[in-house]
Amino acid sequence: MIEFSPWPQDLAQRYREAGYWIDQPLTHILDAQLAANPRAEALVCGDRRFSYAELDRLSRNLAARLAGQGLGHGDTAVVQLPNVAEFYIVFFALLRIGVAPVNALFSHRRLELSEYVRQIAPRVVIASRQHELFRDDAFADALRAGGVGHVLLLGEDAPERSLTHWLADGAALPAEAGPTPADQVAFFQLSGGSTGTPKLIPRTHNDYDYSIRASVEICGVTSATRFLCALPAGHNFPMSSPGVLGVFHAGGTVVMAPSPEPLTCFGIIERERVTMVPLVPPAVALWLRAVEGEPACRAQIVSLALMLVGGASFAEATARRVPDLLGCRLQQVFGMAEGLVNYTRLTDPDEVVFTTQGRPISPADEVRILDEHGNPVPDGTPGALATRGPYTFRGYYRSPEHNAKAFDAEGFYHSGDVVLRQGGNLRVVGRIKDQINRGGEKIAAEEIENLLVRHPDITHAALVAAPDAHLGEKSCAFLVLRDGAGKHSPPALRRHLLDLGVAEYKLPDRFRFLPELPLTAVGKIDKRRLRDSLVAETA
Ligand code: OOB
Repeated sequence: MIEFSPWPQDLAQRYREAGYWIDQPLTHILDAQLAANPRAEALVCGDRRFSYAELDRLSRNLAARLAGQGLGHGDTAVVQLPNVAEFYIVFFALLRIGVAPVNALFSHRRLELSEYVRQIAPRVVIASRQHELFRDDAFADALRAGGVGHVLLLGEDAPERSLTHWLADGAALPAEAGPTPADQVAFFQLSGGSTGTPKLIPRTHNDYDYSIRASVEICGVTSATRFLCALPAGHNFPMSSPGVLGVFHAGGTVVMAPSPEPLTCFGIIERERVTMVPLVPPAVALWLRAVEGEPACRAQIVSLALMLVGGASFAEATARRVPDLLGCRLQQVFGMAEGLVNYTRLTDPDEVVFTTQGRPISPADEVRILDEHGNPVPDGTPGALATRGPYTFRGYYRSPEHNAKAFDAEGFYHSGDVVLRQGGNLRVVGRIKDQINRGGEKIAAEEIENLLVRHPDITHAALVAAPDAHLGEKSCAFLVLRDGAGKHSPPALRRHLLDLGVAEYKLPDRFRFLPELPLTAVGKIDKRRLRDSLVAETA
């Protein structure tokens, strides 16, 4: 069994009685479609088309092979795949035999992958030859030497290590194999993080499945939905809000795109008659620009009925332009991999959709907005968001010290967001966590600061958000150099970080050098002052 922080008995009972937790594993999503519509089109990936029966067959093949190697309950996997059909086939295969995956982002590099491997000690790693880390055998061999039993690669020639080969084999699944119990960990989500090491979020079948079923209702997903997955497949937003899993739950069709670039996506939307798409704000800006620059390309996206936008602050002025220019409805989403997801509703008046980030999925989501003393603030006043509910986790994986800070005595998770209530809806107005939100990609300041000071010439480092017209925020590193250190160019400093193996989106966009970092009255680095100095620069 994989350890996690369970919900207290009384709440668990309440969630069951209310019908939120139905004690069905996530694999039921596929099983239900296999029974109802086996031949319906489930997934389109480039020229490849998969029915629900096909998805089920391939995932069972892999599940059987892994079970044959002795993998099962209590085991874990690290998966790093791009936006390809295999992502979901592997996901269901692992869940089918009770192996809990961490889905690393494709942009993650050696540092992130090694950290996930360190934390969960996976028995299998499934990745792609397309990724820099797996282009030669060095990293895979190191994983094997470190105790990972199997490294399976997409695009591998050697049959025994080829994911495609393991999918093709048709052995029967052992009778005793099955998913973990529905109230246990199904898989791990990744936290955007604010600490030195990335934290893992255990998600149970019950809690995740409820968030999916409820999202399907709220977003109007049906078997006629044709959903474009252009954001990184493992992210909570395109996975479950309502996400690919929501579309599978409703028996619709998922269409994969390699990136949210308008040039790529518009052609796919036209060809596949896509009706629904989740995007982060910078991608929406690119889509708007594409349509403005070339009005004829609006014809390519006429099938699009609904665009979900979330992951980072979405400017009201941009939101207002979506329906007219892109010819679809807008739905705002404010969610987090830790649980709580808010949506504007399809029946909401335009003003609510344009100016708020909606309200929680569930009547059982408890949301508190607190002042600095922990007291609730009146409506309309900004405060720190704290929440608990039927699909909000109760603790990061093996992180007792961080959990003691992130949760209060009543089990409310403090997300680090500053929000206010406006007529029953939430508006995200700021952040207290030490994170940079770079167009939806989250960067934990402490993680990068720790890496920067590993440079022999850097004695102090502070990473802060700098306002950016396109991404919303970019990152700026303020550095103090050792006495007598020579000049360091931004490319050389980024090279230092790349050599440590960190993902590229975490590299500072800018660098500033100071003789010392400003401190607050209590002696902490005064990041507000650093941020203000950047705002003054751009003003
Ligand atoms: C989503 O999940 P994460 O875990 O990558 O990031 C969560 C954080 C939130 O705590 C908040 O700081 C920010 O991202 N955020 C937003 C936002 N949606 C997320 N900030 C402002 N406006 C929004 N609409 O990002 C995520 C998960 C599920 C659905 C949608 C987004």
